[in-house]
Amino acid sequence: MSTTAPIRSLATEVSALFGELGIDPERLRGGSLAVYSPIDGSEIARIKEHSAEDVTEVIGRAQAAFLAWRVVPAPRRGELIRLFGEELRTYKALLGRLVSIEAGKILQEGLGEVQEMIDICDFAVGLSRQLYGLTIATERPGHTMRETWHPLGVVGIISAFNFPVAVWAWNAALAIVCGDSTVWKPSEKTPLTAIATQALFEKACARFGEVPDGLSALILGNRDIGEVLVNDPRVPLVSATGSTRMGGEVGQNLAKRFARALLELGGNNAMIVCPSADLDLAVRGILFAAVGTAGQRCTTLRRLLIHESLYDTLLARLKRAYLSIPIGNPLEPSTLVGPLIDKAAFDQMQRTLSTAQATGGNILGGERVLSDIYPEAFYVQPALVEMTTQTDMVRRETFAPILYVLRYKDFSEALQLHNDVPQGLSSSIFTTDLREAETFLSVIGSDCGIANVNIGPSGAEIGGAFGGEKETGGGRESGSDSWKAYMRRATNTVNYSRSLPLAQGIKFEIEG
Ligand code: UN1
Repeated sequence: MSTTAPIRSLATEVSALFGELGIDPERLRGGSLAVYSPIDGSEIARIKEHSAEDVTEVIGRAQAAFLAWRVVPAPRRGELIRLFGEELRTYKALLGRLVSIEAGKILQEGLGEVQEMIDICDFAVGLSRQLYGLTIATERPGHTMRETWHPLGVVGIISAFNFPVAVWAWNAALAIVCGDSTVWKPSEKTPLTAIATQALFEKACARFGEVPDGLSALILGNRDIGEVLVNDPRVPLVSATGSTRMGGEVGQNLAKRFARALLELGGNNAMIVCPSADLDLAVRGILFAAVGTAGQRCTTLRRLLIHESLYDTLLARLKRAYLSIPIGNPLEPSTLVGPLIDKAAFDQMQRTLSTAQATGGNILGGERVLSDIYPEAFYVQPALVEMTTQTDMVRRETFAPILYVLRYKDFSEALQLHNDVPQGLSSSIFTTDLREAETFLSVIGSDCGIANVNIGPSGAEIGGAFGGEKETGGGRESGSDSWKAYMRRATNTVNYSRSLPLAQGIKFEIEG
């Protein structure tokens, strides 16, 4: 375990990082929203919050920005995102470090998060020349039919603490090349990385010139300002990442006013390990997916379904790995598991483990560690919990490093267990048997939005559509054709003939 305490205060470091970005360090002081680093629990800022009136005004400016931006040609809009990607490349180390300080993920993952932003910018730049519609065969002579894609309007983005900046970038990079404006409500736990990202975006805007004021705006505060965003009729789409409870409320409120929801909510991601699996790969895949980001990814591996023939062997290897995993300050290069975000997350994890204990679970790990060095922070030993059945607790998502381990006898039982949870985000199978692999990916296999073979369920690249089914919310962000969510589609029929035939062969003419 790494044990070194931070040498200088994290607040001082954050102030210095803000200075390097050219942000007035006064932004870190004098407000009512206290920000803590999960590394040591220290307060690193106290920032000013926006009021409901501020949000209404910001949306007004975003609406005006949209009206100007929508007529800028899409490839030119892509140029702004290209410049933003350059800023991200220049400041990758800085922003990655700030992600670590504010969200507690290890530096490698902080940098990976910024890389994910760069990747989606590159994707969006290419996309800015590929917002394709179809031409469609019509049943009428002398007619053409096609679909066109138009910018949608102000896009609201609500993001979570665990990917404080990348998930915003998935949405914003696409929305902006699609001709929309954006209003971003980051998690109240991670406003500093949002302020830093906004500053980088503004640098790109300054280089671009002629960006309408308020094209990409940031609103800071608690859930009440998020509600203002969700309920404003000028916002036709809200993309929200977070808990199923939050998504349920957001989705219902949007439905009431017929606005679109793009929801990326809970996951309860499983891996099936089959008799033919390459166990060396599986162990590595399991570790990254289950304990990486301290179990705080939507895509974290939460359920491991092991064939009985290798149950004991694999579990023994996992137990050894779990006990030697380096836990500690995420800024230290040797650390693989950083802290939980806060005490509430720790308490939730402990409550779940008590339930596991009471319902027949056999638990390894899960206890708090390093409290002598970091009394105000919450580091835990990741937990492996053997269960004999898939109880209600297993079927719930606990946003912490708890991996439930279940044994299965035959493949159909594994598939049944796999899908028997309310969530449907990500999934994986380790097998070298083609039949099992393809069945898992087939219509009778995994019911998730992401299904992988011989890699874990987390750590997706941006090129594919990201999101899932059931309580995960059904939204798709990032790659593939996810851009379509940020545009409105119009079907156009043009008659270039000298008559007016009606579709379906209908006759509708005045006699004589
Ligand atoms: C999330 O946890 O909200 O696939 C996003 C992954 C990352 C994104 C996770 N690329 O794990």
